[in-house]
Amino acid sequence: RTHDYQWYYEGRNGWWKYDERSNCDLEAAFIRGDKQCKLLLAGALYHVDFEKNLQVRQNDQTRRRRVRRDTPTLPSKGIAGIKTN
Ligand code: V3L
Repeated sequence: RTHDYQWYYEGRNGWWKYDERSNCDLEAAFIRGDKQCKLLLAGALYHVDFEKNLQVRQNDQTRRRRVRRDTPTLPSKGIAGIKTN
C-alpha cells in the first residue's frame, strides 16, 4: 500500500514529489497517526506537520512549504528537485 499515495511539497509554480525514502517515512508516520514527521533533506532537519500540512526547516522556521498527500498521478515538477517531463 506504500505506493498508493505520494507526498508532495510546494515549489514556485507546482508540486515536487518527495524522494522515495522520505515518502515512505512520511506515509508510515501519517498512517501511524503521528502529528509530525522529521526528515533529513539535503543535510538539513525538517519537520512535516500533518495538522497544518506544512514542511518547516528546523534551523530557520520561516522556511515553510505547503505539503500534500495525493495520488502518484498528480502533475508534478519532478522528484526532490530533479525535473521530469
Ligand atoms: N526535498 C528535497 N529538497 C528540498 C525539500 C524536499 N522536501 N524541501 C526543500 N528542499 P527551504 P522551484 C526546492 C530544498 O524550504 O523552482 C526544490 O526541490 C529546496 O529545493 O527554504 O522553486 C528545487 O530543487 C531548496 O533548494 O528550506 O519549484 C528548488 O527548491 C532548499 O532545500 C527550486 O524549486 C531550501 O528550501
